Order: sequence, then structure tokens, then C-alpha cells
Amino acid sequence: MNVRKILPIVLLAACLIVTACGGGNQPSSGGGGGGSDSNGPSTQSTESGGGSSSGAGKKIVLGFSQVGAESGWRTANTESIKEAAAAAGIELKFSDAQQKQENQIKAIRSFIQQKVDVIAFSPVVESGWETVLREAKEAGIPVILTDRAIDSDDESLYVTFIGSDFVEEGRRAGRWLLEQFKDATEPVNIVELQGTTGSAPAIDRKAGFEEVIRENPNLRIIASQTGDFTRAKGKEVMQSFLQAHKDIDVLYAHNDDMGLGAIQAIEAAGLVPGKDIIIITVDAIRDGMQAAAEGKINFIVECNPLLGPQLMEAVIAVVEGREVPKRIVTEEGAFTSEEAKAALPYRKY
Ligand code: GYE
Repeated sequence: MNVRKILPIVLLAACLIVTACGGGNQPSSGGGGGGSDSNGPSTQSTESGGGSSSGAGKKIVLGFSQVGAESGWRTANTESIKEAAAAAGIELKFSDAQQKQENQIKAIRSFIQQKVDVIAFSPVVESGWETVLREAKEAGIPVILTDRAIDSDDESLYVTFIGSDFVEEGRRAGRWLLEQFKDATEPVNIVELQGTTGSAPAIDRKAGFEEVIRENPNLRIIASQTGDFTRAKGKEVMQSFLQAHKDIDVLYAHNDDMGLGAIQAIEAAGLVPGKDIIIITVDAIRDGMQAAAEGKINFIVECNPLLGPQLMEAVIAVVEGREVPKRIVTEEGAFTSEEAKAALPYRKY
């Protein structure tokens, strides 16, 4: 179908819902930094004066295994964790897994050997964690999941999971699209750039989106492939989508970075992002919000990376033997182009 025909409707709807939703952020850290370039897990230790103790005046030691440095979201998340640990006086042993599960398993084993007080990690994929988490349990070291979940039924393997509701994020993306095309009488061709295969956000953002768009049989996903949450892959996969399909109406990208890469491919193909192809992404990092403010992304679902303060609170509570809820959900909203323009000057990441 011709997207130009529905554009006025899209713009009008965007203007009408300017005040309907907004971000629920905890401003505490900026972007930038992060990453390392070796292949194995690289571990750094940071200490700061004063702060929280694990008894007898000893500082709390937290081993944290990060996914990698694949996206702007991840960079902001890493900064938030490092800053919050320093502010809470927690000694942080930080390890970057370069998007590889085997590196995370190695890092967790090394934290067990070092007898850290608490282990936290953001699991790159959902499955395959039972063995190593049982080792941590046997060693008496509590584990906190942050950002991404695991798919084990054994809830005794971790104390709590702090992070977003990714299914709801997918639904938010779907609901917006459903509304835009509610009067469509012809098929609407959607292409999807999925996050890392097997990761919780890729699985859940897909499921939530599909659950909602199912309501309108005109909305159909004609191609769906992983772009591994990176700009480079997002661009590459979008190029192949554009070659294979001449009538793409909508792009749904599971994060801003893949969406930004795809925008480059769309422009290189002589098309106008946000007009010829309607674009929806997830994260709402600064670069994504900038593209939304310029009208290149039509709708961004927010996913808050600033999990550091909540994580450090949970670490201290666990060490002090206080009760911690099994699930801590981060609050977040969504932005149309107009809302992104208004919110941009106040974004912290
Ligand atoms: O959306 C993406 C990052 O797990 C929520 O990982 C996180 C996702 C985020 O690479 O940009």
C-alpha cells in the first residue's frame, strides 16, 4: 500500500497524542565510554573510599558480567552501573563478555573463585545458565539478574531480576502501529530487525508486537531477521530487505542502533525514512531521539538503561539480609516524533 496516503493521518495522530505518554527516567548518568576490544572477558576492578560494607567494616565486592558494548543503550547501562557502584562505595569487578555467553560463564566462575559478596549479570541469551548458577548457589554467593532474564524455572538460582518488561515494550510498538493503520484496507508490509538471537529482549519484543498487530490481518510481517542489536548489522540486513522487497511500508527494529543503521540503508536506496517507510524502534537513547526529532523515526518505545542505582540498592539489601522483591520492573514510556523533539534537551543518555 502507499504510505504517502496515510502520512497525514500519521502526523495528525502524532500531534494528538503529544501529551499522552512520556518517559519515566531516573536521571543519573550520561552516555559515552564503555567497551573493550579483547576476545575473552575483560575484567576491571574499581574501588572508592567509604561506602557500604559486608560486615566487620569490609567493603561489599560485586562481580558484574556485562553483555558487551553493542549499543548506545549498553554504554549508558555500563556507565550507570559504574557510577552507582562508586557512589555506594561498592567495589565493582566489571567484566565485558563481548556478546558471548561462554565469556559470561567464565567471568561468573572467576567471581566465584574470588569469593565476591554478590554476582550480578545481564545474560546475553536466555538459556543455558543452570550449571554455572548452581555453582554460585553451592558457593553461597547470591546472584542478581539485571536487564535481561533467563528462562529457567528454578527461581532459587537468583535473588531478583531488575529490568524492563520487554513484552510490554513490543506491545507498545504494536499498539501505536495498529492505531496508525486502523483504517487501512490494503496489506501493510512490515519488516522486522530482531535483537540478538535467543536474548530476552529479542524474544519478548517480537512476541509483544505480534500479539497486538494480530488484531488487524492487514498488518503482516513479510521479513524478520536478526541485526544483533548493532548499527552495522542493522544496515546490512536492511539493505538485503530492500533488495528482496520492493514494497516495504514499515520497519520495526528491536533497538535504536539497528534502526539507525537501517536509516542509512534506506537513504542510500533513495527513500525517505519516516515517510516512505514508517520506522518504529525501542530504547530512546539520544541518537535515536535525535532521529525521531528529525522525523526519521516515527515512534520510539523507551527502555531505561539507568539500572545502576536500583542494582546497588538490591546488592546492599541482599548483603544485609533484607527481603528483596523477586521482580523489579523499570518504569518507562514512549515517544512520537513531536514528543521526542520536546524531550531531547532533557535526556540523560
Ligand atoms: O534494548 C539493546 C541492547 O537488553 C534492553 O540490549 C537491552 C537491549 C537494548 O543491546 O539496545
